[in-house]
Amino acid sequence: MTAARRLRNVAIIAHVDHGKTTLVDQMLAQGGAYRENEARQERAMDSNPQERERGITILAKCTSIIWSNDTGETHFNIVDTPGHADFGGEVERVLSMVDGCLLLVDAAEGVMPQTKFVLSKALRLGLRPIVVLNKVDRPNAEPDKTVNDVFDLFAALGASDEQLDFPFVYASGKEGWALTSMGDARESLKPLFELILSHVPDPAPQRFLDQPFKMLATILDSDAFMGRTLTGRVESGRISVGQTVKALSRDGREIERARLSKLFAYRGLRRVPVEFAEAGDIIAIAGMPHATVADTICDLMVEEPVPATPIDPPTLAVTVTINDSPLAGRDGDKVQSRVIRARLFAQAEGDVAIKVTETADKDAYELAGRGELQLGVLIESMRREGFELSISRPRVLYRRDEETGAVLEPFEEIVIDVDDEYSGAVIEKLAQRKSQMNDMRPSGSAKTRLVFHGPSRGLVGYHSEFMTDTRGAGVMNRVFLDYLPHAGDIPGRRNGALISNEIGETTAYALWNLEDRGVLFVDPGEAVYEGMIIGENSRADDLEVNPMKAKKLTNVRASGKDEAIRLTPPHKLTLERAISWIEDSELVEVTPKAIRVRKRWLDPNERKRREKMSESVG
Ligand SMILES: Nc1nc2c(ncn2[C@@H]2O[C@H](COP(=O)(O)OP(=O)(O)OP(=O)(O)O)[C@@H](O)[C@H]2O)c(=O)[nH]1
Ligand SMILES: [Mg+2]
Repeated sequence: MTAARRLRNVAIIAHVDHGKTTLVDQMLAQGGAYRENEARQERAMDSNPQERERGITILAKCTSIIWSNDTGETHFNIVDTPGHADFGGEVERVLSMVDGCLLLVDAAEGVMPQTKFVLSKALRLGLRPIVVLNKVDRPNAEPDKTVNDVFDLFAALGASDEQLDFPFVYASGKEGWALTSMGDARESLKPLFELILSHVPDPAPQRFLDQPFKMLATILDSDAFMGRTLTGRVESGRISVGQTVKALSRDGREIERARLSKLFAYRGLRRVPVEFAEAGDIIAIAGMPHATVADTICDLMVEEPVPATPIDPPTLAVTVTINDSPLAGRDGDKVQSRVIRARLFAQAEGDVAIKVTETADKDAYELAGRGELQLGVLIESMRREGFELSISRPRVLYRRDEETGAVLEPFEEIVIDVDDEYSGAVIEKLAQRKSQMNDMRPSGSAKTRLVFHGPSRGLVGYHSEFMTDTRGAGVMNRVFLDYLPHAGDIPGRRNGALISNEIGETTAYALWNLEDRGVLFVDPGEAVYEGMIIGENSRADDLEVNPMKAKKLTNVRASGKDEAIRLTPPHKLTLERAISWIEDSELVEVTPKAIRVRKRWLDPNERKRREKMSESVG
């Protein structure tokens, strides 16, 4: 990092799946991040296992490239962000460490709810986004219409005249080219790199270099080599290896001091040690065990922390408790309350969009976040680490209007694309869930786009119903809108549960007899217990059943297996499906090997007594 360096820090923001990570692949390749013959992976930045399995970005990540044109080399730090609304907290935070951003819009899909959310955050921070009309290689792309819609969105979000005058390129991130006008040759991303160079300001004017060292920690992660690292942009001054720094909390309290034995910068997909860094650089620091996201790492003489933007508060929470089912402790080795507590608090520390609180019950913690997917990803990670947990039904977090005292609840904007013939079913279901339709228009090829505003409470558990109602072809996008007055009662699940009345192993014969009672969740030969839910009743009430009854002896085949029986394959619940399926009186049991649903009170007498009690209270 010489005095003559040219540096640009940009984040890539967009609605989910609009092509951010794919564009980064091409920027890396064209920025010389790969050695000759080096293996390349698709969506290389989506490096953690759940990101690869789910095909979405969950954590914001930093990378950098060096790109040369005839005026010299430029160092670009690029931050890839997640597009799914549940991870919007990551985007908000990351935008504070860059000086510009690329707003990607899929030119075929157009402006979507999360486009609006991320753009509003960028505009509020005073950034001047570059618009990338992406995926213009798609045959149904409508780049010109999309530019107009993006312009309207900027205007609707109150962009300044300067921001409204946004530059844009047409691009295919996948094919690795960008164009300033549609007729240009489709060669490389050069037009995009040039645009970033000319439009995004240099992060470090001289005045920042002359001040003491300060950096706002923005991303916390850890890996096997370096342990726990904090990534952020150096706000001012310089830092060298060997220097002693301190960490200040947001309110200016000193957290710890450490001598920095190593400093890292990003180079392609790697982090490489550097001797020093200065204002504008994005660096990673290891060796500070307590400092975390939103803290300031700084010179010992600094007293004022870098202001950190507050993040939108969580809207949804589940209660996490120890697993106390009769099968507890069989699969996992992390089962005690204190281990669960430590893991949850560690998560909340590095992820500002997650909040963990203790409850009156010493073994129960409230885990709050932005949505079912965000909470599901954390619980899934814990399960893979060997945890066993019980999870309650998600509930929305209410607030009170400070002036009127009225109860407010989170509302969302819901954008749905469905085949025309299913729009009726969707409108009806969402109306029951107290959502109001604001727009309905044809969106090409016999599809309709529907826009609703409705309470988050009504959407818990709706997604799987939506998929069934639209024969798997519907697309639903949701984003937080605002806290609005309580929308009134919403009816819960319409079907009761089929509950096992005994502990043991299920038999094919018993399950076969239960098939016309409803939809089963379990296979033959599965361990079940009294109070465990083995299926959904086709009627509204709960029903206790015996899933392990054996065939009369006279009929039993020699092997003892009932191979003559043909069972309908069970409807196995995924973690997210289970969490949104259960009612208040039920729990999801999560272990490294199993997802089970159960009644909170396993004993039928206890259950009845508790239900009576809650009826008389409620
Ligand atoms: N036709 C076409 N498809 C693209 C292009 N860019 C990305 N895709 C496809 O779009 C899908 C999503 O791409 P990603 O790069 O994962 O999108 P993303 O914006 O990073 O998604 P999230 O991080 O989950 O928000 C993948 O199937 C890509 O292959 C493009 O330029 N053209
Ligand atoms: Mg991505």
